[in-house]
Amino acid sequence: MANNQGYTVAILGATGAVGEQILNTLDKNNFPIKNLKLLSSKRSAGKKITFRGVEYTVEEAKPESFDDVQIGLFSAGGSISKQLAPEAVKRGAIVIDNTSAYRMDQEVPLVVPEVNEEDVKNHNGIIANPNCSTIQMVVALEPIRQAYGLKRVIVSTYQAVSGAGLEAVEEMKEQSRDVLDKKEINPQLLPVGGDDKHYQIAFNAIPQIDKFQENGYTFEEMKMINETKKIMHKSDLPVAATCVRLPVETGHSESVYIEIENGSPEADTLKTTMASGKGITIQDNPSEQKYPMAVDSVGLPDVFVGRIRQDLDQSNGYHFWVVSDNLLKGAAYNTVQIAESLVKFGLIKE
Ligand code: NAP
Ligand code: 12T
Repeated sequence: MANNQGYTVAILGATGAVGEQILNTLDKNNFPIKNLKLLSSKRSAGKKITFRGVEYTVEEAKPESFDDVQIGLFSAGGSISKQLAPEAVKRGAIVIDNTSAYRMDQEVPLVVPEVNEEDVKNHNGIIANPNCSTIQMVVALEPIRQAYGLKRVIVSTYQAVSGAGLEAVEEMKEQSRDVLDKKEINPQLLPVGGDDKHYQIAFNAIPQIDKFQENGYTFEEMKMINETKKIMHKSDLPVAATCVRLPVETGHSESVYIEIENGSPEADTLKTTMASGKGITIQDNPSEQKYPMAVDSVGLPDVFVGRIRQDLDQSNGYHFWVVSDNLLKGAAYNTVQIAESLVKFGLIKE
């Protein structure tokens, strides 16, 4: 590393669900930091957060906040990234953006290091972190793509509430208490803060994450479809997605069906192939009732895969179950990995 004292890092959205995990991950991974700026909206300005034994005061994010910043880690929502990422880049920072604002921009690399780490080299100041549901799926798919090629992907998700932020987690918890106490409930936020109607999440399953598009798919579903093609550099890969919110606090689960291009290996062979993939931990033994579950994934950076089995009718078709902590590999951990890739390739300006 050129600068052995570390870098000047700003975290935008430091008081949020993702921001909190970015701080934890930077610390756990010993990311070299010389100066740290913690940024939020006016609401949290003045709040104190301790990092590596030093107390920091959260500041309201402004364009000037990014003077002298080398790395900006953004997770404060798409509209804030649209406003502030260009300001940070203008001041010399590289922004790693966790929102959907720039992901499909042709100028912006969309990176999952286990799959397309080299893409960080093509950045123009902004690098996008994919959607949480996309990240864990492409990590699981990559070793299969390498060994057999992918012909088709169909996924249904079972997503945790923490993906929608800290307020959504509060809504689920309070509502669950109220339902158990037979009190009236008043949903305000889920499934989507800005949408017209709000529904009960406690003891329910809601087949809507993010707003609907005109084609009948939700934006979350379209993110999985479009981002998977972009990350895998395969614009003609057929991908279909159905995204569902469950009353789970943290840990997204997905049921994935794939058809491969070459051959029809036994499920055990496919399991060995997936086990060799980067970032994957296999938990798959039906005779011991072993399979990944959301609650077991919390706090861990791995992508957990199990229930690997061949389709009964389609010889090149396979099903599996993939689980990961949506705030870690789905967001904060992948963001920090991208920063580490930039360091490794010598791409951070002094
Ligand atoms: P959250 O818990 O609601 O936290 C939101 C954070 O953004 C807080 O720190 C908040 O500061 C800050 N913020 C809100 N409005 C702001 C403004 N006008 N200016 C500056 N900061 C502002 O949400 P979260 O779950 O951490 O998610 C934050 C964003 O990250 C989401 O909107 C989404 O775009 C992205 N995200 C991405 C993934 C992924 O799949 N990779 C997953 C989850 C979230 P205050 O404390 O001042 O309100
Ligand atoms: N609406 O990063 O609600 O595009 O779980 C991630 C999670 C958007 C994103 C969610 C969302 C994103 C959610």
